[in-house]
Amino acid sequence: MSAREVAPSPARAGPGVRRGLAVGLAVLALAWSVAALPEVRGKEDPRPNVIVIVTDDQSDDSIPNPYEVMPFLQRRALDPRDHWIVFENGYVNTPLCCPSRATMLTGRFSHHTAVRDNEDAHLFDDSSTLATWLHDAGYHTGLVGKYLNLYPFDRPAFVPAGWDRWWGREHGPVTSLYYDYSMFEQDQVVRYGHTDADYATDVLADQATEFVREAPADRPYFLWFAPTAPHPPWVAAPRDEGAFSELAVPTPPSVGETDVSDKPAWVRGLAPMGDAQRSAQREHRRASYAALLAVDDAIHQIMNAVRVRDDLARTVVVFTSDNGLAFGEHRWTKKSCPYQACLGVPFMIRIPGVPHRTERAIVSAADIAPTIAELSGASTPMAFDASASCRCSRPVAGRGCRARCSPNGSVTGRSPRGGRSAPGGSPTSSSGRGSVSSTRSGTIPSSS
Ligand SMILES: [Ca+2]
Repeated sequence: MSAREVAPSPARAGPGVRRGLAVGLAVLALAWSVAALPEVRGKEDPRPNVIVIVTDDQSDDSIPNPYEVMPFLQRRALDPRDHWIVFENGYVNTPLCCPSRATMLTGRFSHHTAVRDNEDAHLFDDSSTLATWLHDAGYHTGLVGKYLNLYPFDRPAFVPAGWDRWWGREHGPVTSLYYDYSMFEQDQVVRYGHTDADYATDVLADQATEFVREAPADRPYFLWFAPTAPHPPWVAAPRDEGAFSELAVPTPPSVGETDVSDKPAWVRGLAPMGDAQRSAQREHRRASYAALLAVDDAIHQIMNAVRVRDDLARTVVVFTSDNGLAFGEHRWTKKSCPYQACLGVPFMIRIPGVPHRTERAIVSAADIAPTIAELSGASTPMAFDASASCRCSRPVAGRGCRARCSPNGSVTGRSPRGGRSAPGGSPTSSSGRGSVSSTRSGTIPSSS
């Protein structure tokens, strides 16, 4: 039975949850995780499965949100019995799709990945990424959804290095984000049309679930799940159309900012926003929320597949977006701005064995790759621009990294060309098994 079949309908507007619950350093998350994961028992592979969920253009007000825009994920992430670290100050290093995704896959800033713009993916070196590192470490790897902009970069369909299973969306016009799109599914091009069954987020959810369901049992898996929702034009699943049409979304003072005399010239040059434009932006935000409901369903479905495998107690989950999005803040109505609306993203990590908490310290997209490398024990033949347990004080590509260590001294140094070189140790992982009771509002681990 599929997760979707077992899942009752979500409460679309739940009790209030204080916005701005928390967050912290991936640094500390990592140190804790390694120490806290249960000891390995038997002959099971001790390393955790890793699922990374990257949404597209999701504003950071969407989760946590008083109205539970993503009810399943929010309830799981805020449940003290689960193991989510919710970061209050999660950011992307470059608030634009392609550079941000390249950074996530490598732990390197855009000036080191060579992907500085959405047209630069052909410059990306895909021979050394999270996929290759984990694949080489024995992980079963899979990507479902958006890889990098313009994929396959005017080449015949191809599967980049390191991915064992591949459902990569072919680049297309913005009108193809939710319907009428093509995917490269391993070596086949599959075209999807415009029926309800073609709705992209649902299709990707089924593929991601298939990956989890079919992953080999004798080794851990790594899933990169990247739906294109809630990217404009914010098309909700048919079942969710108008879901938030009555929601009184907040309009922060920065939206349609009247006095921009203290702002840079490019902001001062933007036309003032009237009431009609502010109203339109509120409507866009509602539409964005509605498009996230299917993403929430997808996450529920994937996590149910993890539960069915009895893998909850050994599965790390990262949730974030490739960039934020402005809905009129400082008169800006898209991404790629140097303000909170564009730079801030939802950012949370589930690590079995780690108590739920919120953190205020800053984390960024560049922290994801080194954190996962650390958790998986994979060798990483390149220097990061960030690190799970220490940061480079001299982040120069190819010249190594002089580590600045975290306060607790749980440090893994990295040599210029080497991977792990020091204590911190291989992550011990969980063999503890959680059982759950399933409800639409969340699967509840009884242990782990
Ligand atoms: Ca994006």
